[in-house]
Amino acid sequence: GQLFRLEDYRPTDYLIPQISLVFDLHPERTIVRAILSIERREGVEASAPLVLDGDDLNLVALTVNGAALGDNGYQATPERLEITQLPEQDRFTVEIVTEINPTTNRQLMGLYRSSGVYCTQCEAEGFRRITYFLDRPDILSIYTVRIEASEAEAPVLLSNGNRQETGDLADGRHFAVWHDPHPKPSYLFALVAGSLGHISDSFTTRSGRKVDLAIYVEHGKEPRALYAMDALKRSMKWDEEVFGREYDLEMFNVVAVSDFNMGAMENKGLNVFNDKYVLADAETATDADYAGIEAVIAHEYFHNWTGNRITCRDWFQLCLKEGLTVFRDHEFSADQRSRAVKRIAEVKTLRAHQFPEDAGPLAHPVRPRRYREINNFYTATVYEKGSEVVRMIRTILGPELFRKGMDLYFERHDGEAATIEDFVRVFEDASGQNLSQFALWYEQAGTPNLSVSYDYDAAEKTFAIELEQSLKATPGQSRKKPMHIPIKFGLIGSDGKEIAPASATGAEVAADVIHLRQRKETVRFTGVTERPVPSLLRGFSAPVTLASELPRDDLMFLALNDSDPIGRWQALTKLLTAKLIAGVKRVRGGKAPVIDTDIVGLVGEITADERLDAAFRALCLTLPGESDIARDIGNNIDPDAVLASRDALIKAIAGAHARPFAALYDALANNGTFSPDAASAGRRALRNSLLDYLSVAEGSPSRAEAQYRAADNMTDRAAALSVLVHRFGDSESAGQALAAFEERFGGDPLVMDKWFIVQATRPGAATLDTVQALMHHRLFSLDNPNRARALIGAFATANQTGFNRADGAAYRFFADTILKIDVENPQLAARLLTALRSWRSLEPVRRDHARAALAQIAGTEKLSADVKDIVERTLG
Ligand code: DPP
Ligand code: ZN
Repeated sequence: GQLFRLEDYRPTDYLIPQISLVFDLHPERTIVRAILSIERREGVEASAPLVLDGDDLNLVALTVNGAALGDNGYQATPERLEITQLPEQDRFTVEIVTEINPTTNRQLMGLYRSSGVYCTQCEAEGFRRITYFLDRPDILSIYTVRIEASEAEAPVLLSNGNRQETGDLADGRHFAVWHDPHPKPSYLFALVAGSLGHISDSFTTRSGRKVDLAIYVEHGKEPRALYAMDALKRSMKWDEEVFGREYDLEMFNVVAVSDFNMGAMENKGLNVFNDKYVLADAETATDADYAGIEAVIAHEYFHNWTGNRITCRDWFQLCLKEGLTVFRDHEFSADQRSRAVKRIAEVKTLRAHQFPEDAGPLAHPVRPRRYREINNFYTATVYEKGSEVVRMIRTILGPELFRKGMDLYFERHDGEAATIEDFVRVFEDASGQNLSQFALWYEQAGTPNLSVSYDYDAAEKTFAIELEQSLKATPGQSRKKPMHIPIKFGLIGSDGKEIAPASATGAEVAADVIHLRQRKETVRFTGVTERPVPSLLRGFSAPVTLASELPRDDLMFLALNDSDPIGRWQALTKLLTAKLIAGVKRVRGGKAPVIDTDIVGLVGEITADERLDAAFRALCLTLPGESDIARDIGNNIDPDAVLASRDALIKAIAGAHARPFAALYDALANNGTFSPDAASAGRRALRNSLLDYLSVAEGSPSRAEAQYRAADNMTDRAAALSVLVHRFGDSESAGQALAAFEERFGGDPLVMDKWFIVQATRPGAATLDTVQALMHHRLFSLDNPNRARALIGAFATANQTGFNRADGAAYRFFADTILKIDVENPQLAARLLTALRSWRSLEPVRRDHARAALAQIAGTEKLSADVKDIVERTLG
């Protein structure tokens, strides 16, 4: 693929202020008539050609100002339409007719059919698969869309904006006309047509305008959309209260489809969702599913302002809308649930997905400066690290100036296609601060490491913290500059209370934040009357790794006493990780891990502490995962040793606390009807972690089997199934539970994804056979992204021992499967392939097998641009 570079950005010669589209829908032959009103930019010669993007298009007719062009007036290929014979006037009309086939479109980009429903996906470059256009986000147009279809096939006809007109046509066909008054880029265009059920509701904005809300789903699934509707109304209200943002159309529609590459898409006024992020009830959805729905509904809704009203100038600026909108949905969920628990979940996700990306061959800045395939940049770095960067701006400025900056952003850039520079400038203007060093967070890839040492001088009553930042080379960036790292901190006295020092010198300290700006700086606090225990990076105030020389006793103290729950969790995680890594070394040396009774006791103590949120206790009770441990070891990984070390610690904790855990398990038993609220979900999370420990302690599947049978909700049922399959996979109980699950949910592919996942993630080399067998299951299809992610994606990303089999067989299977998927859906294939991004950190035998599998992919002819880009960068 072609290399795109940020510095090559140039505005177009022509603008398209208005577009009128007429769709004559037909499953195999859809005719699209596009009437573009074109404006030549000032200063551009009339001889400048109009060059429009296409992708796999078939041009049927073309006129300019109503007249056909001579053969040398234009040049059309499936990928490009260049019109050279243009009028002298600066405004003219181009009419383009194309024919497309929605049924054979298995890329799920452009207009396609999913279970008989026509739908579109245009971000990033799907609109050019519908008609020729200036398909880039800085071209903003007002859309009028007329849809014509068979009324029997497609009684529901939806597009962006407000519905203006509907009516009947001859031959059982009907039509609807939609108009969106807000100029928007083509990636936000959407159309949905089909036979769908819906639920409706309304929301009255704070200025008193009534908005009609509807969620469209497969017939019969309407009740499962009620939670999404509730989340939508809460999102609308929250954005008014917290960001002052009101909705701006008469209607807001959401449609759930079952074939979707992404989680969801924020098309103006017509969000299209992967049904996974809409459908929920107690019987079919876990607490994690509910939380995911709430977050994604909010995320797409919040895009209406951060993404749609203010969009991106070009795709290098993707984090301008994504990082910011993730930050907004994180804050929303934090306000709806437990803030601390939500924050820890975010930190876990960042560490699990973004840190490895930043440490491997696919590392890129939050705002990349190069890409070959933009679809490959919808990454954890752009989204999650992008959100952390916005959070740091708020930490540095404080909440009031942050809000002032956001208000200025909306005021200054509404209706524009903006850049990261524009975004940073509003905060500089609102605060008077210079953020140029801070802006390096957008430019430099990699996770900075902070190494910290401490010195207490009892005679002088001073406490010094010496901080040093470092950042490793990443692809294309060998030398890095020091960053501005905001470090929230506290100094804790032996009584557990915060110590307020008299003064601080050295690095700037403002309230509870140390601002590290140099490569190496020391902060010296005076008037510190006892040796304090420092808590650094409270709230996870910067996306960095922390190498601190804090003694074990201090970490134990923080794990029990830090007033910041994130600080407590971080201290505990550090202790556990150190133990687990020591255990891995022992296992590799042929010895058993040494059990640390203090740490085992600490976990028991936190679990039993009724003053703490159940969800927080559940997070503490869940040991760092195998991939977390592997990431923190960093190189020469043997996943089998990692699993053995982790299981040994689980066994020790389970054995030491079996009785109190059993009592707590019983006390947490669900009484009353299911509610998905955060407090109830927290109790279920704690009880289900206890189930795993207890099953290990008891060495029997009985407890999990009983829970499976008694479960009145999917969270408890899925948790029991997971214990049965992962801990007692060969038992009759596991087999029976799997069969019962299939019997009960076999009619619902979305729910069956959990059944595929639980089997694909069973630890051990034998799981490859299971995965290969499940590929032939009647509900499985590599064509459907949710299915492929459930079986292949889960196996490759969440089964360290199974996927990384020492003989390399799973890598070979994976490579073959990726190549099969690539033929139909390159975007999906490329995304799944990123599972191999950390191959270099494996021990040599596995590393060689992984390299061979990657080389096999790289050597295949006819790779998509998407997969080619990932495989080449991964092999680097
Ligand atoms: N639909 C995806 C998201 O909201 C891409 N914009 O993040
Ligand atoms: Zn988004």
